[in-house]
Amino acid sequence: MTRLGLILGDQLNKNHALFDALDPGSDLLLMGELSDEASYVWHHGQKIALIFAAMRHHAESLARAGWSIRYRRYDDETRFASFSDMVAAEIDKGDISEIVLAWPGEQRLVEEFSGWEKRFGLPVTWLEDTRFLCQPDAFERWASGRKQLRMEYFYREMRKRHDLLMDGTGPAGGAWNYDKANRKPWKGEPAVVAPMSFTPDDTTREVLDLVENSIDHFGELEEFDWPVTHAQAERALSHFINRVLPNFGDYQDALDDDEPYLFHARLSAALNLGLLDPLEVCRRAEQAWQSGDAPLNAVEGFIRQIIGWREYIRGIYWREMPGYDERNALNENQSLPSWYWSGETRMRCLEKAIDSTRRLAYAHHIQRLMVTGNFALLLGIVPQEICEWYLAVYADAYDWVELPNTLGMVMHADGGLLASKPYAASGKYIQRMGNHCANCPYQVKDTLGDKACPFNALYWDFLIRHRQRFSRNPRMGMMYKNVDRMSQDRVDAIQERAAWIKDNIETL
Ligand code: FAD
Ligand code: DLZ
Repeated sequence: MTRLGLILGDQLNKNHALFDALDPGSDLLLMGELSDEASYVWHHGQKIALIFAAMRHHAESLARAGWSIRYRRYDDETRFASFSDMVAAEIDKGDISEIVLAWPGEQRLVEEFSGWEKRFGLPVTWLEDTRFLCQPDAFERWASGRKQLRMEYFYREMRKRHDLLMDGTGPAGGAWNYDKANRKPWKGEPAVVAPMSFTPDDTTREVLDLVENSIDHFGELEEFDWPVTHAQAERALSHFINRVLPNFGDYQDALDDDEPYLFHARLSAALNLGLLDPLEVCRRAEQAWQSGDAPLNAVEGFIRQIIGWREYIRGIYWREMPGYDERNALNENQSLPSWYWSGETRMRCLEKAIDSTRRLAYAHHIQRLMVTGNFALLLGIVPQEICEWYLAVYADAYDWVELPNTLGMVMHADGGLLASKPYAASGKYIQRMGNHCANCPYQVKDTLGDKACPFNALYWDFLIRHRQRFSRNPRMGMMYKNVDRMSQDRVDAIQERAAWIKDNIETL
């Protein structure tokens, strides 16, 4: 009898738990390009191509390593729609005694796979997802009994647990967090070093043709240059550590009209596919600090994103699902403007963020949080609509990571579970962090009038609309002091302008 090991398209890690649980001599691995997975949202074409190309390369290397593997292609004569159909076809052939898989990255798949024991009359063994350092039960032990689940305290535990940037029992350099040093705008110096670019090989070109010709997708394929193998991802990591990391901290919050990556790593897609191991990535960054090649504020900031934010976000997802995706604590009801998809808006910061998104399947964190995210928050978009957008448009997007970032961090739709205050900001913030406003037809100094930056009226309108909920939040006291100083006439004019913006949103 043969055990069937299912490898999902984003579980390409070398340390997948299946490799210890199964026997290459007698068991069978199964992977497949599935039409349901390629269409459950209107994915960016680069995301689909990246996943298919990386899956094909991975399957080849597993076969070379001696595993029996069945690989179902999207362009096979019999294309499978779902994991269930593909597994059913294997079981119909007979001889399968058990299904073995690792915990998937999305609740909808937990629901699908949970029906298999009954449907197929076979045992289903669930293994840990070893792409992560903190499993859901460990996160639960950390979280249970706490009044607030603040990332910072989780992160400190992770630093200690994995002995990263530690000096005995305390933090290296004397502080756990150097974020205050990491808020400089970038003024053209030091020169930006682009992420490593990979020319598509034959496998990737074949997949790009398939996506272009046969799969309905968002975005453009022309500039596809993602790493698609473990070896390429490791080269991209080395390039980042050696050439980019030293400036990662200083300019982490910067925005720029012409530089889509600034000093960000562009490693999330490879990490989320399992092409890179998160602990190895952090150890490489730590070594750069130890050898004097990168400063502590950069290395600490980078490691915090990975063992802090990334693991914390996943912990929140599995703790709060199912149900988290339905929340709308602020009762917002605006529809997503169609230009989130087309990029056709004159607001320069949004135009640039969406342009990167369409061309590169990438926007950096501050674009996602403070430009497209902030605008969605201020406008009051229905959380589920903006979540669907973020899940579709980025090469690194999966429900476990997109949902808490969007619904929780950006939209505050979980009522403050994830962030103690909403990241609401006016145009002034965007002006301070970069040069978009200098190139924008709207006037960032103005709140009222046809030419005024729409972020401004929407910002004050957001605070006024949600006064009841936020005015007693100690972290928002200053904001409400400014609201309280306004005359009633000014409040009325702001609300009128905000209402006009909402009514005419498609024309901005
Ligand atoms: P860098 O800025 O160089 O950061 C280094 C690494 O830290 C990233 O590669 C990533 O693995 C990790 N990281 C940083 N911040 C976060 C975070 N908040 N959550 C999880 N990991 C983090 N990230 C995704 O991987 N997939 C998503 O679908 C996704 N959706 C997001 C949606 C919104 C609204 C926001 C505000 C953030 C989202 N993020 C998401 C987090 C973050 O923006 C991206 O991880 C980052 O922009 C990827 O680019 P980078 O590799 O250059 O990251
Ligand atoms: C996102 C995605 C896409 C587009 N296509 C496939 C696929 O054809 N086959 C596959 O195994 N996985 C795919 N994925 C990733 C899955 O949707 C992924 O396992 C879940 O999103 C869980 O994170």
